[in-house]
Amino acid sequence: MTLKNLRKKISDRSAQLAVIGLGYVGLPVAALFAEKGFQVTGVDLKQQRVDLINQGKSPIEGKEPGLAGLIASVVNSGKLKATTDYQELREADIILIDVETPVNEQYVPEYEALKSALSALSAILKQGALVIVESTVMPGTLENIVRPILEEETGFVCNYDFFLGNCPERVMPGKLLRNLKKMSRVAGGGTLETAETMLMLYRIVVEADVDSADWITAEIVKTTENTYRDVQIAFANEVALICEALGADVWKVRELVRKSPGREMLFPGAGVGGHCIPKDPWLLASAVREIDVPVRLIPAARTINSSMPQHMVDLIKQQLNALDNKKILILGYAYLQDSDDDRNSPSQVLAKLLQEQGAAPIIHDPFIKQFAGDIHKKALGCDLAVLMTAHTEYHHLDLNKLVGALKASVLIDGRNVIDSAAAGQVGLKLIRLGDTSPGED
Ligand code: SAJ
Repeated sequence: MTLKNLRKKISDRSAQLAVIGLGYVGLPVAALFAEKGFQVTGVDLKQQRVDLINQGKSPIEGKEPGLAGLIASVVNSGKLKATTDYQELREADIILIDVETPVNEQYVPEYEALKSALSALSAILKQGALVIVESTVMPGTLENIVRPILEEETGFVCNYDFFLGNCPERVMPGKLLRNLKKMSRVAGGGTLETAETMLMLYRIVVEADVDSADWITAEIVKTTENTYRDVQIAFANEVALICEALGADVWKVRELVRKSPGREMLFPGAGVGGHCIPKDPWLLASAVREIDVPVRLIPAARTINSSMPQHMVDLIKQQLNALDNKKILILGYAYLQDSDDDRNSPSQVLAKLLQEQGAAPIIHDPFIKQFAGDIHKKALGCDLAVLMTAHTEYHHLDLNKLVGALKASVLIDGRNVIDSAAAGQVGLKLIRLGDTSPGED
């Protein structure tokens, strides 16, 4: 089949779609294309997940507006089917790959999941099919890993017997469907015609811009947009440390800096967590690890952001001197406000650092079942409290009750949530990250 034929099958929705990896990216993608009338077969390793989907249920945790209903309707209409068997993808004209692409302790990309998906796909790939990698990958992955595996294991020639592209996902937990529809995408094709064909496909589900490019550009765009954010946050964190040393208030500094056009300074904070921001800078930096490109800013930013939980420990030690046998109340375990997602959470790092120094972390988080409950009960007997996640609930803390529960009336605020006047009124000593200013008289 030629790309011209494929474009016809896209426009009349007769193209058979397959999605490899039915996680928090692949499953919403599969459901959205099924809703648009495509016959979609999703494949996943986990039989339990496949069974749940085939019952029309969503295996995805957390609040995902619209997703459960969408899955139920496309499964019941027969448009979406899940399987563990790659043989069922034999007729697929378009295959989207949405498997995990983590980095290891040395920050090197681990591609086991991607490679095994590619090998399993190669065994059944139909001539003329279009393969699109949606996972976030290190720039150069399509050229140096994906294309060689597919060509060697199928005997096909890329851009002739099959077509290949990269269209990085831009989802966010809690907004999976909304982001897939509302956020722009880059369709990075192996050839211009492949990119145009991808663009036609994605414009069916994406209401925002879909731009065509080559695949290296698409790979660089996705890793760069998250690296950009990490570097910006690191800059804010470094200014916070400077302000602490100089007796200033970084939050006031930030507010005034932003009045200068084009100075969109981000927020300093107790650390940078999540699935994307801590990982993607390493994917970008790894792309030139073998070549002598002096990549210095990106690793430096990662070092600054990763050191913020340790800085929170330093602020605690300034209040308590020794840490052994102390009990520290940690407010917020999720990496992001009003989320239950604790992947790479700074609070995890803080808890470990405290334990290593003989202190006991007592964790509260209203969004995580095992840490939910009455804050004041948890605070009883704790030496002090540290606010790590800006959950809305913490904006309305009963500071008076907190003071009554804590041994030392001290709260260390890593997210600029607590109002200093309110703290002063109840005799709570507020230590705000980045702020050692004498404060307003
Ligand atoms: N953080 C700061 N200071 C800031 C912003 C964030 O310390 O000014 C911290 C947060 O507390 C969190 C971490 O950084 O621990 C990440 O926060 P985030 O707001 O970047 O949220 P994420 O991790 O969900 O990032 C995702 C990314 N989206 C995708 O990869 C598709 C990112 O590109 C988006 O900019 C971000 O969502 C968003 O808010 O849209």
